[in-house]
Amino acid sequence: MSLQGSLFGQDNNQKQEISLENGLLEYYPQFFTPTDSDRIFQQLISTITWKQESMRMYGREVLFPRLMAWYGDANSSYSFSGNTFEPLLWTAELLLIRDRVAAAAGTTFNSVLLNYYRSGNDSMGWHADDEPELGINPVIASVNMGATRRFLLRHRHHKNLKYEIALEHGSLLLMKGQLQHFWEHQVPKTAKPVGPRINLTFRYIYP
Ligand SMILES: O=C(O)CCC(=O)C(=O)O
Ligand SMILES: [Mn+2]
Repeated sequence: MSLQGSLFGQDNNQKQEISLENGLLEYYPQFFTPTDSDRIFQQLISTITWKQESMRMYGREVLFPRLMAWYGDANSSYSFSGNTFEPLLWTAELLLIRDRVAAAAGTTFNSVLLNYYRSGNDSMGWHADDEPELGINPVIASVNMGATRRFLLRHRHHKNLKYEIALEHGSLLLMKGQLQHFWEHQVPKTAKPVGPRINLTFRYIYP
């Protein structure tokens, strides 16, 4: 299967702008059609080199509660939680997705972090995408495939400022402006029976 030449189906590409205190979100609920999304989802599950990485926490090696993979240009290595990830080279499919996402975001990306949440028991804790190699106000483009999961945001200084969005199959979420300085985000575990989900965050890493 290939998306080659097919240009992705153009579906409901409607953008929702969500203006937060000190940050901006743009949400495209059906950035990819359901048919393209089903196909991309299955293909990513089978073709990406998924790994369960670990981090050092309080002197112990702790497994990340999800599978991960890092792809990108050769000069885009990336460090977080005490690990440095060397990118695998782009697959043809990832390049097609990247180019479509970059056109909507109006910027370029040289790498993508993929996360595979196998069930509701997989999660990502509170953090911001604020590593220095991402630059001052990075545009992070987050593509969602598979099960809908809750994406929560909280302001670092105003504890009463919170936002929540359900990230649906085939959607694109752009995080922009000062968001990463002032807000943290997470994907919590859920006790509901949910299927697997893949999230791709496209980033520009300054070498
Ligand atoms: O899975 C998600 O929606 C969030 C991913 C994320 O925050 C990240 O990769 O930094
Ligand atoms: Mn993040």
